[in-house]
Amino acid sequence: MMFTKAITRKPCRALIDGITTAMYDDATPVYERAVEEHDAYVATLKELGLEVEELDADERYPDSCFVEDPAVVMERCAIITNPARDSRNGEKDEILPVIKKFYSDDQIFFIEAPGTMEGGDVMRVGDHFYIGQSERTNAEAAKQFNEIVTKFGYTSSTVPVTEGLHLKDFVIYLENNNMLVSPVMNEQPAFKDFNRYVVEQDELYAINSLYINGTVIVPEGYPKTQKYIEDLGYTVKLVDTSEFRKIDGSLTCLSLRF
Ligand code: CIR
Repeated sequence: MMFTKAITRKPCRALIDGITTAMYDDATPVYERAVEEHDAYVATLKELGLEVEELDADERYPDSCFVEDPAVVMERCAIITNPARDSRNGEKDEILPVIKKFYSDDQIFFIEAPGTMEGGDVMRVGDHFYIGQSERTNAEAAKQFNEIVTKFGYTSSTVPVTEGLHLKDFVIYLENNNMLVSPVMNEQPAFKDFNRYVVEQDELYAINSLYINGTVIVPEGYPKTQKYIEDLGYTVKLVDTSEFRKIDGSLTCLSLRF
């Protein structure tokens, strides 16, 4: 799969109020550092040949730099999700105008209440989408998603997410049949035919690495996972996401790629 474009949104000062769990640590992100890390992330996407549509910061939504969550984009259609948390739900209205730049009205669909979904729960493998059923994405949304994508020749199925926030925090597809998985996802029957690398507890955060056209962007500071990805033959680029990690953000959530 070749990506040519990405959408990102600059972190806002309100980022310090982003939703967080005690999963990694409870420190507050430093806005200025987050902006530097975000700039480096965008620069890396550009180095990899992507044309990046950079949206302005939106102070009304602390988590709005995580543009992966309010939409899911693919070649033939785009789906505006319905983010589960009140503080994020309005992000769906703010992502719509930029989606309209790239998709016609008859290619844009909406997850409707009581369905809730966030893009961090959607993992693509070829023309198939695995949908994590999590605290943010429910069965009703997965059903609506399936009805939409099957019209465009894609398929989807669901996978339970029992460990934390989103599916892609615990399993990521790196193309060429390669997957990074948590020990729990390693037991998931849906993934049994993939070449799986089980990421140990101390590096779980590095599962959320980002494949772009043959290169894998890996979060800085996870040497075992980095080495494994290099040994698989990928070029690796490191990006520091430590400020985003404080509010459960990581690499894939900072962009939409298509
Ligand atoms: C949230 O809890 O919604 C944000 N603080 C983090 C969202 C991360 N999104 C993602 O991994 N796709």
